[in-house]
Amino acid sequence: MAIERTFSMIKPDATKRNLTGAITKKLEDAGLRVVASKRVWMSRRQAEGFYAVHKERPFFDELCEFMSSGPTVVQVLEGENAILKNREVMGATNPADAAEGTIRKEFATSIGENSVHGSDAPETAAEEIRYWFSDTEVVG
Ligand code: DAT
Ligand code: MG
Repeated sequence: MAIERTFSMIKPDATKRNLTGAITKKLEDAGLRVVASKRVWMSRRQAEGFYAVHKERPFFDELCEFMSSGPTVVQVLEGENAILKNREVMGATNPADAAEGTIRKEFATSIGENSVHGSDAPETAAEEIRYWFSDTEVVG
């Protein structure tokens, strides 16, 4: 497996509770390297654009409201099998279903406020990285 990049976000519920370092440590401990990182308070419009794939889902409004309710930390992670590895460290979408030791098991408070985002495939990873970062902001 070649070195891969994925997009990660630490969501407002987690930044509010000062968990940026604790979450990043779990990602680093899993062998992922932070090659880009910045704190952004996204607008409602940016949230709607980022989550456009979910616009027909019943939770879309709630999701965009939450994601624009406070600061997030957007990151690019690099490593072997980074997309899958990040999803494993994150845990299941609903923290009630997340495995022991995962970020969502440890920190998430509900299915909506679930502390982290991670890309689900190579195409979405490339798209999501481009949505938040210019080429010069990603330093491997
Ligand atoms: P994931 O973030 O694990 O990739 P997803 O892509 O299915 O999950 O959904 C994106 C986000 O939308 C998810 O992190 C939280 C929110 N969400 C998903 N299902 C939800 C639900 N049933 N109720 C409220 N929010 C939900
Ligand atoms: Mg998803």
